[in-house]
Amino acid sequence: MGFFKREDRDVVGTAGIAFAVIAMVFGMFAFVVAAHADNKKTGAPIGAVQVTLSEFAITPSSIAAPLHGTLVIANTGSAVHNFHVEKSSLKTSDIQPGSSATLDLGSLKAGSYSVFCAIEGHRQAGMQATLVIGGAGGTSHAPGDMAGMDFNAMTPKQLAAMNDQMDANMLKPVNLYTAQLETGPNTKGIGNQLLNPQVTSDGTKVFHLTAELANWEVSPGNTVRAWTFNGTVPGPWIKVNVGDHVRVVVDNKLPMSTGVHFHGLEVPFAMDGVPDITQKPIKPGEKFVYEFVAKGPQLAMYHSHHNAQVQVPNGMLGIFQVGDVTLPANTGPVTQEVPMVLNDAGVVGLSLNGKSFPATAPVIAHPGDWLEIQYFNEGLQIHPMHLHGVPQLVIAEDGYALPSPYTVDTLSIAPGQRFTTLVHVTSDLLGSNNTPGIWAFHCHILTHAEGPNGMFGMVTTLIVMPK
Ligand SMILES: [Cu+2]
Repeated sequence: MGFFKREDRDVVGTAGIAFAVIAMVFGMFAFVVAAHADNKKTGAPIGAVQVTLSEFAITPSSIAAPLHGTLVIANTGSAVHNFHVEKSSLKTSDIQPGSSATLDLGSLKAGSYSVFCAIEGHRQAGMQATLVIGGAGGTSHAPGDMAGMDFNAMTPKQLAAMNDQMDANMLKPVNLYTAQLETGPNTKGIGNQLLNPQVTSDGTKVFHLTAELANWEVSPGNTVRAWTFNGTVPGPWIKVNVGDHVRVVVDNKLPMSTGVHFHGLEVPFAMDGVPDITQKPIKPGEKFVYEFVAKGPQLAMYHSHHNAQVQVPNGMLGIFQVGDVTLPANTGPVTQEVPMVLNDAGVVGLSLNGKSFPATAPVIAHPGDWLEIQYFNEGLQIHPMHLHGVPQLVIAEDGYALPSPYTVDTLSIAPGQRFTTLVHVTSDLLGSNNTPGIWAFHCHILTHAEGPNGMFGMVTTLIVMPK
């Protein structure tokens, strides 16, 4: 079974993956020693370490605190947050905006801990960090660096324990990701499923979209209350032919008004889907019918255009494809379309196709394949997408074929933009002795891809399998 299906072929994943070989590749890092930190006091002064909570971050992202220290946790955001230490009973109660709380770390041994805000969806949106206890430093420092840690004040045993703990934390998501090759997706729900239209007697293709709240598992165990079309993130993939007469019936079952904009499609004014500009908002319980002739070829998207900075990142987004982009000479035929719907905010957060690593689907290919990678940025930030190992030929921008395709290894995609690239998979991408080649594929804003607990967010891989 594929991770998601598109028409009659698997886009990603087939049965019979040589998992053992892949496991061997990743397993090189599997030597994990149980870490028991040296719990003796270092004799360093006990300091209060400042931590701030905001939407949606815990700062610093790597908190260094001395043994038996105290955290002073300030909520500088505009929503209620709290602070939990995973695998311990240590936590604050809810902290109101503008308030702060203190947390006595006396019960924690030296080592590395995951900390997070336990308000639903906040951890997934970015409110998690690492708390490292053991050094004498204990001063806060810039996010991401560990400059505040006084490594000299730690015993070699403490340093090794902390490092082993971090390595063990980083291995966990990789193991969860690769296990998908054997056992299938590690989260519930798959977005981008092709939506079959009802075809009327005059040939009109009718699509039904229901705007509704739904539980959505972004990464294993992290289920958020998403704002969806038909219950998935991204919503269903709508594909029609150039010239088709299209009707999209939107049924609003949200507790908030909405409107659906067909981003990148040339439609009549009244069908542009911008509440208060081209139509009245679709109120809860109401329907609205969009109708137009599909011009193209075009690789477009549909998304909410009402309170959109909330509704779109929370999941109200999908692909609207009209025909196929014309391929340059001497390329193709395309053997696999690889959608990459980028998101970075709301309850869904940093994600590819509605999933955050390790729940992202691997792209599985074989020598000889031509992959058509289709990027759609539905987020609020630019994302430089980098595929290791092989260049990408950029053939279309915003659905329009480029007169002079060009080659990149990292492609920046701004909010609202779409790009289409081709990747020619060759046997050079295999590992040695005809083993699979596994190539990282990720956003190169590194805080969108890696953290002190390992890879997360906008990360997947291209796995090239021997024939
Ligand atoms: Cu990014």
